Amino acid sequence: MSAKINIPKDHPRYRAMMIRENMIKGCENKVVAPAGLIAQGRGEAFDYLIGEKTEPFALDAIKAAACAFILAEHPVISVNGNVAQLVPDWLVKLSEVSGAPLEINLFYREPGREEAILKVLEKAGAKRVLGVSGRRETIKELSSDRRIVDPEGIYKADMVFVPLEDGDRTEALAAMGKRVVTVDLNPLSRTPNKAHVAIIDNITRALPLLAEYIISYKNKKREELEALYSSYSNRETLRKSLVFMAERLISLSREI
Ligand code: PTJ
Repeated sequence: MSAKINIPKDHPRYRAMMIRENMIKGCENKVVAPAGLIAQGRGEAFDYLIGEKTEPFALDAIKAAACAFILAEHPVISVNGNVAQLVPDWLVKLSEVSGAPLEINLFYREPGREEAILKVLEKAGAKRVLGVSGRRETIKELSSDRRIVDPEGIYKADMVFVPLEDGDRTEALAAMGKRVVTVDLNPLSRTPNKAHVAIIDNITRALPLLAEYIISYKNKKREELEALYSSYSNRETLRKSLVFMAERLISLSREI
């Protein structure tokens, strides 16, 4: 158990430190995998580089992601331990506004983790969560435990939202003809490079915006949404995010 720690409200990094404490608590409760704490640290480092704000390249991706959700026939939200601990309420809200079910899908499939994550989601108001019924399908292209999916969820989905994702699943899902949307603060990571839409932003900022755009785009005509989606370039987004970080670092170096 971690020691009870008192973080003063006037600490310059109060919010980030509270989030860190929340992740440690999630790890103690088995919601977050120990490796999830390392992922959180890497995310924090990239968030520093973008200045902890949602930049226009992320907003473009959020708009394209909103289109992808609305255009899909069977969208699904894949939930891992980090996401469940960081933004449970927003996952439930996103599921409500988009009609996409939540599916627990873990890389580190340790006994008790699915149940712990299910508890967190249900506490946040989730009525139906896939990936826990015991009914399973296998994505043969994958060798990690992420290959085990729900036949009613990721297996039959035409669009999968995979925030804070590791490795090679995105490539496999795309090869199966599914549209893949991710959120990842690291534009150099494999997933954003293989996804159709990569939101380079902190999930804590991106999900509220995504839910908001889905609500406001719902009244748009299908052709308009398709045109908006087609005008989006993921390569351009990744390039812009890297240029933004590089220029920001150069500008900060001049202030030292
Ligand atoms: O719960 P499990 O077993 O499914 O495992 C989940 C983790 C996150 C441990 C697993 O998917 C993993 O190992 O992921 P990676 O390879 O560490 O990749 C996670 C990515 O998320 C990294 O590129 C981080 O930069 C990014 N990231 C971390 N925190 C945030 C983030 N991106 C956006 N918002 C964050 N808060």
